[in-house]
Amino acid sequence: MFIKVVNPNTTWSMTATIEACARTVAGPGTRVEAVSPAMGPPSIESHYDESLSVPGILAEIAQGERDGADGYVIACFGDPGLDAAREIATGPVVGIAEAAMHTASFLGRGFSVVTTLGRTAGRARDLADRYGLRDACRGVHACEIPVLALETDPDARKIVTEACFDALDSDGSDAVVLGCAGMADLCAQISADIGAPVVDGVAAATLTVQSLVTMGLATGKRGEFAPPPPKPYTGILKGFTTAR
Ligand code: 2AL
Repeated sequence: MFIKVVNPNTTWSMTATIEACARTVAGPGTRVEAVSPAMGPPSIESHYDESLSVPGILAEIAQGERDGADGYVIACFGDPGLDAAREIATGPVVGIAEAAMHTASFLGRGFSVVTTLGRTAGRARDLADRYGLRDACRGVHACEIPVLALETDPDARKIVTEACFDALDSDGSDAVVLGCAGMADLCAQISADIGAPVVDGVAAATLTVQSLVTMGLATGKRGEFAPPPPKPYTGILKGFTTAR
């Protein structure tokens, strides 16, 4: 089985961390490859970043189809481009926010999300709503660490750990969901430190895709998620023209 993990930002050092975390959980018969798109923002921490990450993500899904990928992970907590990716992929496509939130829902009655910048909290709340987990998502907490500082700030792990601890306490929740793919490598240590389950979406989404492919399941193609109607695209989007 071949799972393609798309890190929607163009920071390859973060892509390498994501790939390592996905490979750690994947089964022996599963090949995991993580990529960053050839175009897009270096980190995703605004609606603008998120919107402009989508063409690069879709180009990677299209390439994955040519390369025979069995399924895909979209490894950014805003789940950018998820619906469009489902239209053009044959196999299942899972976002890290949806996988992490659904996984956390198995671990107790309520979970808290700990994210990067406060401005990304609205998106996380919207996604909890969209996934039917409004009540289970007890709170979304920001540690005000920019995404790329997760790799460079020597205090990053301490700050995220404290935010997780405070979130559990203030929300009275049973588990924590990490709100950024760049936190994937912190998961096990934070869980040990706070003594509560901590869910990393990269691991959760990789294993969800692996399970779906193992069960022979993929996106339903009879309606909304059928391939998009063919039409010519213009300007810098010319390459996204959909074939008849
Ligand atoms: C993210 C993420 O997962 N990757 C990225 O670039 N930004 N999420 C976030 N909440 O900042």
